[in-house]
Amino acid sequence: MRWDIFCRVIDNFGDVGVCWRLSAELARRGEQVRLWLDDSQALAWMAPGALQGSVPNIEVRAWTSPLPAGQGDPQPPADVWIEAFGCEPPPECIEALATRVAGGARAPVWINLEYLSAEPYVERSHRLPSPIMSGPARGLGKWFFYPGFTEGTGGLVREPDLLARQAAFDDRAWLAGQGLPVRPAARRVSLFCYEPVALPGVLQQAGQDPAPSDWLVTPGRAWQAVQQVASPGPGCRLHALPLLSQRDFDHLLWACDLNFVRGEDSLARALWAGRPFVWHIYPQHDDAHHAKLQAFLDWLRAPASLRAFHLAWNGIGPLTATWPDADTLAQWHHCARAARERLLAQADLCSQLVGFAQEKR
Ligand code: TRH
Repeated sequence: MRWDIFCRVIDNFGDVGVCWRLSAELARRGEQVRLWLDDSQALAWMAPGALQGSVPNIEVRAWTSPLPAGQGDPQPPADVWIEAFGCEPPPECIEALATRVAGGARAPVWINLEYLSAEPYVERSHRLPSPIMSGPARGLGKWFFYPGFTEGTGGLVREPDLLARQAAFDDRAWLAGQGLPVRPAARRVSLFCYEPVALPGVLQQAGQDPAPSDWLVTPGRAWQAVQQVASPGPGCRLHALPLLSQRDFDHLLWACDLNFVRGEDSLARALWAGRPFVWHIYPQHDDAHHAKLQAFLDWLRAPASLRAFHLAWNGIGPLTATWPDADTLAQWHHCARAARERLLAQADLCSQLVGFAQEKR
């Protein structure tokens, strides 16, 4: 089938990250994808070659406002429209659709692919129809489609060869290839975060820990955040990472003993990595992220130490985050592996989207 995937970049990298990963997996399965991005600069480092059209079955389109004349009705029309995170497709595309439908053409299966959450409303809303009440497309329908962590949701993007690739991965060779430290005795930590209130305290504790740690810090907000911290102490070494491709970002997660991730897509990738992880949820002004975090920790069946660390890391409650010792980290590892096993038993997001689109056509 032919897919038009519309993505508006709000901030950070996740909008592009999720939409590119979905597009790439659909394309790998032989689906034809047009990915409309209003800001495609992140693709240059996230998916080298993508903008040069080097990925089969994917065409990246510049979503300018307004669209150049005639760009609103690309041929052949798509069988499926995906508006990511509830962004409205370009008005020119909606008007062209309305004209085609008025002329008797079949409308695409129009899907609103929502944000990832473990909250109960997700299973209640997943696959529900949503009639369009106004505008040129009035009378047509959209469908809510929610990614998620349970059978009652749309699942997560999972490439079929993901676990095999991880099993064959040589972390030392990859780290050396990236010019990163491979101190065998040191705990390797990846840091991808916003500005966690608990970060200074955690770095100080790691610095005092007799067991040394090598922190591989992603550029941007994470690197800025560690710069604000007085030198963390002898046990803790900080290493600046360059922006990695999505494929190498997975390798980073596979190479570390503890992964600090954030947002949405890196959380999913940390779950597939099956390594101890801590999630910095995207903060929302009305504290809506508190319930979202609690729901995730409930689904994760997080041990008390991991739950307490998450609350402190996310600035919820006065708890201080305690740098995990080896036994605690082993518990977090067990928790992550068990969660991955549960996810592996579920259908992946792409399979479910393709099946849904074929069902509703
Ligand atoms: O960047 P994020 O914080 O994006 C967030 C989320 O999408 C959130 O849902 C949204 O509401 C908010 O933006 C506006 O975190 P996320 O979701 O993990 O996206 C990061 C993407 O960048 C992910 O696909 C991994 C990728 N990445 C790389 O490919 N290489 C890198 O070096 C880094 C640091 C990230």
